[in-house]
Amino acid sequence: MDTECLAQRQDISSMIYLDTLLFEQITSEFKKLMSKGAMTSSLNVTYDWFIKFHEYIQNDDRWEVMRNIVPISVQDIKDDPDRITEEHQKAIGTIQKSLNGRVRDYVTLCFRSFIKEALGIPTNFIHDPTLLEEIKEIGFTKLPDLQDEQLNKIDNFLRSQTIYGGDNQEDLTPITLDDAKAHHLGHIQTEDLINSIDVLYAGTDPVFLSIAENYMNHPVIITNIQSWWSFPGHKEAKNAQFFHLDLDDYRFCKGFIYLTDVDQNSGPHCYIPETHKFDTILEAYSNASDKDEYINWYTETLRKTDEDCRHYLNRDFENITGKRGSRLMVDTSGIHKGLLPVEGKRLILQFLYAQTAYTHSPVELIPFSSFITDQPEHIVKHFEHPTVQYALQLFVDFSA
Ligand SMILES: O=C(O)CCC(=O)C(=O)O
Ligand SMILES: [Fe+2]
Repeated sequence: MDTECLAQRQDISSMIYLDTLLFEQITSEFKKLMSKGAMTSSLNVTYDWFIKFHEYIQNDDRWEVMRNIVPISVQDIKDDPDRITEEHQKAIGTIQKSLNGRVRDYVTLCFRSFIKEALGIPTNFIHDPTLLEEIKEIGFTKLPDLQDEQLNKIDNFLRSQTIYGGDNQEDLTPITLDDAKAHHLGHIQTEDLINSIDVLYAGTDPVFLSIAENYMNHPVIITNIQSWWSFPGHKEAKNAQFFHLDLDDYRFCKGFIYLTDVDQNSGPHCYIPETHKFDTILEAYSNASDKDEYINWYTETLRKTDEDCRHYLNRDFENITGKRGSRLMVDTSGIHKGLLPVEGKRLILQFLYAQTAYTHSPVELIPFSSFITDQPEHIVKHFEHPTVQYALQLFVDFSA
């Protein structure tokens, strides 16, 4: 069978793939933060997490193969901390390229066992089985809307934040909302977002966490929090406004909240159903007349055209519209984009729920005491839960 043949052809150990751009961005931020001498940064959390993980796989023979997939030792990490990101990034790309579900399941099981057995973090939240089934089957699901009171608090906070123009997070030019329209996107910085307890609550809201942890089958770590405006008035799409897939971790999903009404014209998130499954990608491989060209398109073409997606995948695109307050959970390892708005701007808040602690841009941690004082008891209880603290460990110092 074609699929069998592809899995064999793509020998996992012989392929080296590194998302150089992402790797360089993350390591340069690590270095910036280190040179500032940040006392409590998420760097420490990342190192601790990986040192424990690598000790775990050394001491348990079930994970012998894992040692070859990520061939670094605890000593290597201590000598050269950047290798954490480098080696894991390489392994993620290699698994994605191999389209080998068995290898990915094995790796995922290894991380799951580590989190549950070695770290002892409990899963917590009851999920809606219909929604879980939907994201498993098609790659995304719409969740119940955020309630008005919470929505308004987040909205007010986001609208009071500095916006940085440019089309990616690195262009740090503060501008007004009006000026920002000259760009495709206007970002609010993660460092600013984490000052809001409402943002932190929204990311760990049981509605999101229940689906994320049951989709991944273990407690999740939030490795990125982002918010940005997308503006109309541009002729051409740019960057993530073209179809692409994310390689943010071995397994991950993203929670989105629309802060503006999003219709067909105001830049809805667009997803090609079932492309998060290797089986779908392998089926398209079987159907492709030029198999090398197809594999090259899937694995190497960063920005994919609508025409190519239609040609290779032969599936409808789904534009996910929704009013202000809509929430989605999406496995963006499937093929997706944010449509270029034609009319009307879109404000979005996004959380990345990951399996490991490695692909985040480090920030200085917010002391827990600085935002929890004077909060009502149910909020305090929420943030005291180990699953919530585990999810937020790259942003909040719960010991301070
Ligand atoms: O803007 C969107 O809807 C999608 C952005 C995107 O590609 C992502 O968050 O991974
Ligand atoms: Fe994306």
